[in-house]
Amino acid sequence: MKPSREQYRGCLLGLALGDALGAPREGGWLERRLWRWVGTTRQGLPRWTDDTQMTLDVAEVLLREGEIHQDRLAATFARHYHWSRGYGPGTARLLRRIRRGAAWQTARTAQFPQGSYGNGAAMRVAPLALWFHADPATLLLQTQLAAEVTHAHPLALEGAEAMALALQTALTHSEDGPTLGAAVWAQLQAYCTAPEFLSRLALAQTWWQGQANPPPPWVAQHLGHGTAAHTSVITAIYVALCHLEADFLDLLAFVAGLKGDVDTLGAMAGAIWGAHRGAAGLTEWPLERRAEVVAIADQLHDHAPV
Ligand code: 8NA
Ligand code: MG
Ligand code: MG
Ligand code: MG
Repeated sequence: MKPSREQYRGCLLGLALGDALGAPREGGWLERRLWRWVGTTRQGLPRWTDDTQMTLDVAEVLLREGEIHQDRLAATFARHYHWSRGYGPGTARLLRRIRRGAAWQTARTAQFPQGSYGNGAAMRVAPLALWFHADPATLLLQTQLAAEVTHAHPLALEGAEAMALALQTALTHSEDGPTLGAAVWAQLQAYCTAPEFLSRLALAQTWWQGQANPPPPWVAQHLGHGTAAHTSVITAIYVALCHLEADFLDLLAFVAGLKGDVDTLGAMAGAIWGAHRGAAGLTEWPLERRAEVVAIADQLHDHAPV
């Protein structure tokens, strides 16, 4: 079943709000002080970070090309890069190199020889799930293409694929939270291969099935709260699945309690929450360029194949 316009809006707004409202709570005192300085617009609205910016970049390429065109995606990422949006250090360096004329294929391994395993590829997959929701095989191929431009490490790709599958399931299964959660876990168990993902998946699923509801510090300690794909993607999916029937505020509070990479955990969990619940529970929150995010969600809805 085609997801509703409200689900498209909810997915992108949940992502942008999780990012913008999570960012002030991230990192140590130095990052928090810096964010107090760049974290709001002139109008006093919460400002989003790299997570939302790169998500909108992926959407821009999909709307223009109908699929991922890697050179155009690299150019779009580089054109919209700005230091004040808090990009991961490897990605920031890569995008500055691309701006100076380097090819993404070589520049992406300059920082980490095996490529980055950061969560920067997973945090931006939402437009792909919205666009290719009807075709999981194509979704996975396109997710790899979109991830590879900045992240060459297999763990970053697996994280992006896991996130894409979780979002696709949340968009297309209209069942209640428990049924949807079971479907997401089954799909991830069947798809993931890296021990870094499988061990966390097993633990998260056990907690979820037993309704163990461990507190945020326990979740952070055992599933992770870092900037690596394998220490954040399963955490975000678990938190989203535990909050499908709760208010968005409860999800945000839980994510803030995880500490660590709060904006990205909020972006990934918020996207899943919004994909399932729609935008209705997200109207009261202030956000930078909210109307633009809604308009992009609507265009993805109106032009997605099937
Ligand atoms: P990235 O490629 O710089 O990866 C993020 C981090 O992961 C790196 O800085 C390294 O610490 C680590 N890492 C990645 N690959 C390797 C490797 N092969 N070997 C050793 N360490 C590695 O950037 P990205 O685009 O993947 O990162 C996205 C994250 O950075 C998001 O959370 C985003 O919001 C941003 N960010 C996070 C923080 C934070 O949590 N404190 C601060 C600023 C920016
Ligand atoms: Mg960020
Ligand atoms: Mg950040
Ligand atoms: Mg982050």
